[in-house]
Amino acid sequence: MEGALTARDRVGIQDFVLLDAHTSETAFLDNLKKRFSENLIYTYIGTLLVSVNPYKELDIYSKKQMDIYMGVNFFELPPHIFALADNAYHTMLAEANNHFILISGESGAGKTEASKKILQYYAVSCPSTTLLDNVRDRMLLSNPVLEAFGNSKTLKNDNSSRFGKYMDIQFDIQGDAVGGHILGYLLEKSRVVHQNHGERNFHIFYQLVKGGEEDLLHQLGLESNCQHYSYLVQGECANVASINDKNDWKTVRNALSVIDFDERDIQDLLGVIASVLHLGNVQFEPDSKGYATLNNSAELLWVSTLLMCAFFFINIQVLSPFTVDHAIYARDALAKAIYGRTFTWLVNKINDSMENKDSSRKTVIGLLDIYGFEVFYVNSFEQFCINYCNEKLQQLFIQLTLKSEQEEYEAENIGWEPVQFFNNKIICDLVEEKHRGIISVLDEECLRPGEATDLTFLERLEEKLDSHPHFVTHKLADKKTRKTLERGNFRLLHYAGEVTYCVVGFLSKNNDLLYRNIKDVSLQVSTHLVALPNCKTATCQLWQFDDVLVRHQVKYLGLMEHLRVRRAGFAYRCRYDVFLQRYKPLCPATWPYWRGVAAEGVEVLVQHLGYLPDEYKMGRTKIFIRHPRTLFATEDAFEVCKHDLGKDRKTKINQE
Ligand code: AD9
Ligand code: MG
Repeated sequence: MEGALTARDRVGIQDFVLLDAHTSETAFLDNLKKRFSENLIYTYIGTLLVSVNPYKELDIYSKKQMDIYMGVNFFELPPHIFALADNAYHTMLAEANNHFILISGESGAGKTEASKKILQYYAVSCPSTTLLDNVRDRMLLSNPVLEAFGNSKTLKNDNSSRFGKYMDIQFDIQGDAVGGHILGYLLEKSRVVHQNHGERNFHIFYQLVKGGEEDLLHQLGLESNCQHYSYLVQGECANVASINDKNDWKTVRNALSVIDFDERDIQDLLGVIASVLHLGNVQFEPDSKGYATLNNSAELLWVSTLLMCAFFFINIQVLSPFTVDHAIYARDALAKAIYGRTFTWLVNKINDSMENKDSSRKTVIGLLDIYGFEVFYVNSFEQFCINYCNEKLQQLFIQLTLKSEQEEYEAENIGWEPVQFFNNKIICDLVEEKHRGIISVLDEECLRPGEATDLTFLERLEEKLDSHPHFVTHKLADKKTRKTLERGNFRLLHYAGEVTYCVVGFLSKNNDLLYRNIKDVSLQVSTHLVALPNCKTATCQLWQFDDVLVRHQVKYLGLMEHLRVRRAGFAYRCRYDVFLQRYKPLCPATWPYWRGVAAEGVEVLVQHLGYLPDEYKMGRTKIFIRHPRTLFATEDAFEVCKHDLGKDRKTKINQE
């Protein structure tokens, strides 16, 4: 007869580090799946949080839940995004230094939702003063505004981020959230003028057209019908079941007022959005010589009126006649530039409203939420940039976890069996290396206007990268692979899988300098969250665990390697002098002073505390502690001791 299922059998293990020593990938997935079926979407690998997208509302984000997690040791409660947020917050306060939370995962994995939960946690749970309440409101309300202007429906996600967002949440010395600052990266402006089938333009256009009040639309010269605008109908999906544009319009309109946008700002902003829609409807016809002529000047009139009312000053001069194709190209370039600048202006304006002008010292928690890795049927320059960005993020993740962790053990002479992992540096180099990397070659081709084309760019790549193991083209491929590659495409073997890019448009898009800022993304990161999408397309909303998809991500994100390093490694390390200074009251031999070498003092101290030999290792300059529970016990003892010392002091003062 079978015994009753244990809790472990039913809900799995909440920290992979505690799974059996030689966990296979199948056992790893099995654990995720068990937990998922019990609505437990979060699991730890040490301090890394793995989250599986539930695609349904779970009742785990209430204020009550936030209170439960506030100030509690990381491993004491079931894994949760709030535990991660709280841990970063309290460590930041205790150590008085900056912390960063890095969120990675494929498109649709739940990164943006996770970053919103973290922000909510800080805004709702941290101590508050009435004065600062409006800063919190502005931080929270910056989200719907930025999502309206920077997110859109793609084939992967109905609310896909089309820009990278790095947000600093600033805290004063008491731990009050006192300000914020946002850096936006690489907005996908090409979406303004072109959307693939099944995708939409940025949400704000649909919100305005569908939700805008009659007077407002009249003032902007707009019809309340998306079908009227050529920039809104290319993907043939202006209406999306999961999106209520009318309601979202109200939310955004209200949020704009709260974030310090006065009526004039809002009018200007909407004027620019409307001007882009009018611009998209400007059509050209060839004259008898084949040059472009306007077939209807009414739309252009609206463009100039709206832009002149707003903060743009444009000077349209026709210096030389255009062909129809050139005219369309110029029109689209203008639309993209207008939208791009407006987005930058919007971010600046939001930053002004969240700025903390007080010059006292602040620490920050940084939150990075970028667009996830993408593979479509046709992949272009935009996917190339997005996927490169994800390569860099993965590289950072490797540096901070797998690589630096192991290097530190070696440097500290801690006996260590190295864990092998796939280092994607080779792919980052392939993209960014000077003179030979794809971006360098592309930049060089862009310096040969008139001579270079997308195809000469491809030829140059083939010359420079002919034997690179992660780069393939039709010409370079073996017989079998060649069948799967068209001329005019190149394939990169990314860390997350193969992606075939079509070179058409690479040169003209690269000429847009806004794409360049991707090279500058570099961060220090301390906390990591890995989000796993859980179904193949966004409109698939079933509560189902997709084994194949999840397995693929567990593999490419290197979670098994991460687990191996974590399991064999040490959860906590601290310099001898710092450790001794903090915990010396716990041992009569080290209190109030230890006169010898700090390392020896620490050894005496931990012996006194009863640490078992397997629980810690003495490195060259630091003590390494294997399990968090050992440290928590020490920390609890320290709290009691601090309390007793405080009482002693008071008694002494009273006696005196
Ligand atoms: V992209 O790279 O920007 O395309 P994200 O940001 O990783 O992508 P997002 O956070 O937008 O994905 O999540 C996609 C959808 O999954 C959301 O719109 C929700 O419908 C769903 N989701 C994500 N996380 C949760 C969650 N914790 N609970 C419920 C969720 N639903
Ligand atoms: Mg997102």
